Amino acid sequence: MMQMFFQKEIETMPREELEKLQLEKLKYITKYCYDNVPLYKKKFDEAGFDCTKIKALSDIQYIPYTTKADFRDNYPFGMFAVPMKKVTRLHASSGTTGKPTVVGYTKNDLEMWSDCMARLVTAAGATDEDIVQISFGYGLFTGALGLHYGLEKIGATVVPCSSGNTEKQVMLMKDFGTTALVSTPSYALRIGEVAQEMGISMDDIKLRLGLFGSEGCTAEMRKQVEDYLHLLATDNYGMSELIGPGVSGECHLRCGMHFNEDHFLPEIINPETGAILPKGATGELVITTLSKEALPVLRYRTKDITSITYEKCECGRTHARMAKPTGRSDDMLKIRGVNVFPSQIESVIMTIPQVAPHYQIIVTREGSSDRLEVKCELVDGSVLESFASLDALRKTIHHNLKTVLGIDVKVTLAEPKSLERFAGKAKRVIDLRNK
Ligand code: DLL
Repeated sequence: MMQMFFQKEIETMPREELEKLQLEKLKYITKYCYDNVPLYKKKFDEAGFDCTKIKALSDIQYIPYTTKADFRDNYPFGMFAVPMKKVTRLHASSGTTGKPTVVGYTKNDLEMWSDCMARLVTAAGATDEDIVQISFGYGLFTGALGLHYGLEKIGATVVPCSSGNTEKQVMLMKDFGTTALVSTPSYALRIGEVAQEMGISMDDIKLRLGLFGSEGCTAEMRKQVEDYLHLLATDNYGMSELIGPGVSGECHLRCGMHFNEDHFLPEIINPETGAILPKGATGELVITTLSKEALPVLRYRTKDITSITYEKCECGRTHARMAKPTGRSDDMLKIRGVNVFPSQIESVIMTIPQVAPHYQIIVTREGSSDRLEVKCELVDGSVLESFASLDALRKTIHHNLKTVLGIDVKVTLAEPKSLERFAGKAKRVIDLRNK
């Protein structure tokens, strides 16, 4: 008989009760941080914040924010609240520049993390009957091991492939009868493409579920992934500083990502002013970890732009859901004074059938003017033989982008399979302005 991992009492807890639980945990964790992490003691003292001030959830507003800079300034272990002896695992996120952000877990943290993941993959539809290929890179990155332990917990058969060596991934997928895939959406696309190149039809592959995440993916891109791989693609959100994956994830209904709200308390703020926004508004996601022992984080500014709904979901879960992030506040491109999110560009070009789901966004400065170029990859190279059709296609893309973004974009069409592919998070934006 199929076994389900469903922590019903907590996952369907009435809102009022859930908020009571959050308040109790918030009071505890605030004091815990003050007593055990010098950074928080300093921040609280400087802000004149006293832990006893927390009487209602809304009093969270008095707690100072934590940022990536705090991690950087306290590298590597300065934010830990327990002695190293109690830390059973370290992970790190590869910062684009300089030192990585280091995160630690106690035994209890690892247990809580597996629970969070087990809940989310179950909500997405994974069971103990699934054979799951994990194609996130194993190592310091939190993605692979995070999903790994959660999936083992629900009794799924885990295949720890790691990322890369894509032909072998496809071979194993076919031979093992893999039913679910864990990867970034962009690597999933690559796997689908390589399967096609190897002449393997999706009918020979039993994939039915994608447990994707770790990078943005528009609805349009997700459709492409589903068409390639013939599966239901679900999304997972998280970040190293908070735990890794396991913060929130979609249930099979795919109408937002459910937070594990008994462990992560979300808020939405105005990224410019830092003011808390009303329920339902779009802004920067801020998270407070309510249960973590080794590395508790208060009001962490994720920089991810999203909104939260508190309506109960049709699936029965009461925990709030976040919309797919439209981007990060620091990913937003300012082009000649206009704000452009790469996800807007992705949405537009993914609706054009002649264009493959691989693209690059290149920003340069000529004189004092910013130039935005979008390089799209053709599905079929034969278009290149007709100047008229090439020109017509370029004009259509240019027009559609201008309609959505409000600015002129240079559109370049590249030969099929000529743009870079990714085994982890895709890097599609190349900003050459400050080079
Ligand atoms: O990417 C953790 C993770 C692993 C999440 C596997 C889901 C699955 P970091 O490497 O620290 O951690 O990157 C965190 O990635 O702030 C977002 O900007 C972005 N991100 C993560 N998940 C999503 C998602 C992991 N589902 C940063 N949609 C975050 C959009 C995402 N962006």
